[in-house]
Amino acid sequence: MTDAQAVVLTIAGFDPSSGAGVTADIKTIAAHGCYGVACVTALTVQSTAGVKRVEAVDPGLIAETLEEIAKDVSIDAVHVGMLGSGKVVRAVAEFLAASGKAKLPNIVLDPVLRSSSGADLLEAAGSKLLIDKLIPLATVLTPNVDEAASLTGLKVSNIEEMRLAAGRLHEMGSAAVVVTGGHLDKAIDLLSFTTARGIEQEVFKTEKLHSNATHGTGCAFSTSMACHLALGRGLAEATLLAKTYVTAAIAAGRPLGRGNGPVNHLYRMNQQRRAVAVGSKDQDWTLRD
Ligand code: PXL
Repeated sequence: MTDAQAVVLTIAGFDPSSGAGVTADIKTIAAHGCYGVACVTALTVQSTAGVKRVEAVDPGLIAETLEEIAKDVSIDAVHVGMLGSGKVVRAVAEFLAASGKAKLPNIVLDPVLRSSSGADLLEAAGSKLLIDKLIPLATVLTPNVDEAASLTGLKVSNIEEMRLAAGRLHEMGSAAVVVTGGHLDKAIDLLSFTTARGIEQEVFKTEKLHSNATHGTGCAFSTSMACHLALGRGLAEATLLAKTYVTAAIAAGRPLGRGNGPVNHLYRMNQQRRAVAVGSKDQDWTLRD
């Protein structure tokens, strides 16, 4: 038998368009050469045109699913995405707090509060529970600027405000934070983490891409972070590589649906296919010669 693959567990909602949510996460995990296992927290009725309805899954079912999968496979990282209700937040927090068993490693918490089309994906009480129960358990929190503003109550629209919001999130119990600013003039992400010497912050900046293949960027970023941590990379390297992955997945997006199309999670697969096609053409030429 060959070596075991790194396993990443995604705990997230279902988006039928597969731009965001568990089905998108499984694609991202596969793109990183990891093995994905999943627990569905909520069903959504949506398309690229927006979210119509959200139905959270029964928290008891979620608790059983998580217990069962964690008993069976050794998990190298956990991605937590959309949770859909306060009761689900509580069930997931109880599982991750892991009373009596070893705490799961590399927990990446994407605090999904609202869809990019403006639909509420977690109510205010759920958001408060996420702050109280889940933030302290996460290895790294990955809010976008709107989520950072909502969690802290601060305005977050430029790099200085991102730095202040990250500092506030540390005070709220977050060990490390990446505030993603893909919607700002330049696509700026800020990594902020606490050390014995105090808070350290690093800025990652790329040119903004003008594309509407942006559905699922938050899920792709946070799941990519989880994969890189599962593969043993440190926070700064994981942030840089996740940003690079999302930028390439946006650039490789193909038109789909009436609204904002999905990022192309599996763009590396297409690159490989092209390389093979070129290789086989060369082979034909050699045979004919
Ligand atoms: O992008 C946030 C998000 C996450 N997860 C699911 C979603 C959405 C946005 O619509 O549907 C399942």
